[in-house]
Amino acid sequence: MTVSLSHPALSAEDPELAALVAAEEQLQADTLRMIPSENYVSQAVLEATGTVLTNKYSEGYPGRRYYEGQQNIDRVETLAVDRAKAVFGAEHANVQPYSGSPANLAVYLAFAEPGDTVMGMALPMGGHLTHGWGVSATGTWFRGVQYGVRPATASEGGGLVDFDEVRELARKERPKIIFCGGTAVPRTIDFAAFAEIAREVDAVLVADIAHIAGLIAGGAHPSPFPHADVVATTTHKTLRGPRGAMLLSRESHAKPLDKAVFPGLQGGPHNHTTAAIAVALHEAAQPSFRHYAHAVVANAKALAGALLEHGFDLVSGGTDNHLILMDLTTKEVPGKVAAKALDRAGIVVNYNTVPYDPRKPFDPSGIRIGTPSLTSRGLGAEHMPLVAHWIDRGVTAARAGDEDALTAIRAEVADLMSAYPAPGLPTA
Ligand code: DSN
Repeated sequence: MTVSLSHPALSAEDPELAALVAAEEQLQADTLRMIPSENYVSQAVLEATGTVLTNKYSEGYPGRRYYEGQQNIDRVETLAVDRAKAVFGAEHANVQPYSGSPANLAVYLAFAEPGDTVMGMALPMGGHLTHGWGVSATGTWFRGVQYGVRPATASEGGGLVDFDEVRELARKERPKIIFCGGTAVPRTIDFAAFAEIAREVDAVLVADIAHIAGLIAGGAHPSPFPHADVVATTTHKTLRGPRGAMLLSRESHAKPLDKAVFPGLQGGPHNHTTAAIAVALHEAAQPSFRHYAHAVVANAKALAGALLEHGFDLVSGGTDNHLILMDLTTKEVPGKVAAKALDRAGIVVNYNTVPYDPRKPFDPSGIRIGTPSLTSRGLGAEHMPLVAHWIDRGVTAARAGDEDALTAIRAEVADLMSAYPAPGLPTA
């Protein structure tokens, strides 16, 4: 059994679990992790997550708790809040939401009543479940109306939000809340255009920046402020923090949001996560993080260019951020078959619907890839032609059922990645 020497107490107490952690460390070290919502956190963030702060209950907010013994916890949370406000230029920050979906649910609790109309991008168009999509509580307890992207080819503006459609829908449906952002949006979000529409229909504009928070922090994507009323984000994607979330807002929206998070939806905050968020925000404020954020985008653009040269069809024709959505229809390989084959080749992606997908969500036409993790390991634009070449070979092998080719790619990937140690992972 392989047991990580980095976790001696865990290995002694629970070798079975320790072996699983060691196996995951090996997997994360050897593979090209290209799921755009994943990353590698720093050793400092990992250490903060594993502290005794996990032992403490702190229902309430700094200075207003329902438990005693908050001398240190109050300072930890205040530090995280102050850093979040500084990094994102927000008037108010709540760092307690357990993750992105609870954070978004808090927005509904703060600004809408059950049955009210809310508007967001449709899930198959790149939106998120919690933006009013039917199978989510947000689409059953609220009346979700959904906008999409243009259906035309990329050269005719296909794959981009049609603001005439958004405006028309908003005027007709009068939503209480409008969400912009999503999970498979490869292009810059025009926060100002959404804000103009939201003002016109008197809706609260929520920018869900979960995917691009790190790019915004690093100046590689425009800020949602001053356009959005509320900004919701997870902390573990491009921001490179622990699994958690934040709600940022104007001061005028602060009280209902805080009340919705606690006591509306949650109990005690996860203080070890709050501490790790504070560390991640400290890291995000450094000049090196600006470099990282711009490198993520440069890598994604270089990768998109190389994939186009291999004849791949990219939704919207490319990318402005960290994410590329590939429609594999013309390659005659379903997204799920390609994703599973690439996984065997050591390239970890996820299968994904593409706009107007004729296939089902559990067996869609596309795959979604991104550059945050490989940029965290130090890969640069010069590596992207090789990455595109591996993806091309992997997709071809998936179509042909060529397992030997996938095994060969896996060895080549592991060989390259061995020269780029992963943050937070033990070195051999
Ligand atoms: N699951 C996240 C993602 O992968 O984009 C969104 O919630």
